[in-house]
Amino acid sequence: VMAEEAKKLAACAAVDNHIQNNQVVGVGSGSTIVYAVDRLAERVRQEKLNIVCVPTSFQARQLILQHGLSLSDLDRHPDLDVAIDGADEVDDSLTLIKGGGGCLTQEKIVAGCAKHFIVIADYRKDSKVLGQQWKKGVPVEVVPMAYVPVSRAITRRFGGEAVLRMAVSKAGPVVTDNSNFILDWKFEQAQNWKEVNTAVKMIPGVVETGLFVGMAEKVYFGMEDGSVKVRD
Ligand code: DER
Repeated sequence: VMAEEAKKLAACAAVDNHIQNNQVVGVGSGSTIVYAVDRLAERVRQEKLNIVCVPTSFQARQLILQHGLSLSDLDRHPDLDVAIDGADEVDDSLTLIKGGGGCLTQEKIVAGCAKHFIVIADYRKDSKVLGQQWKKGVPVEVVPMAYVPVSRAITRRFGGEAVLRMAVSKAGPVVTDNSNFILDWKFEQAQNWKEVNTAVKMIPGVVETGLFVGMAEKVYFGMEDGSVKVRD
């Protein structure tokens, strides 16, 4: 099957296996999650489920509203039963690269508030080692005034290069939902991602990294042959 169909397979498997009545659900960002929200809305309607959704971006908020799902936030629901989100790449110890869509900060906050963090992805994200398939590097959200010193600190410490993400449909850099910039750190070789994540977060001006270490409980991969593979 094509990648889009594989995304849908993963999304439906995750929603069908992890959503039940009376839950608070974290809704991720990106393109795969759209299939999950479609399926969630269908189940809410068919099974008359009482579900409350917490978004991870303006995009997720729009998805929730467009599907007539109940919108909430972490002020009212700081304890989530489950969060479902996509990933740019997954390695064999469930470390994720996220942030391809620029929403990594709220995604990581929401994922961290959920009892269960479930990831959905097509087969192109299924790697043994980060960097095997995803070539755009690790996104790092930074305070705009600091992007040059942060970029230099990352390169000095860990090699590679950290490039300011420029917008396509707007002049200048991408501005996140939190009014920050994003650096895409193109690393040269696999690292101890737990150490890298901690060290990069300590650099003054860094808001968040797209390295999700030890957070994902289970990953559903939609495969090319139409099957769904689970890694946990
Ligand atoms: O930007 C993000 O973190 C997205 O969730 C990304 O990791 C997955 O986006 P996709 O489902 O469009 O591939």
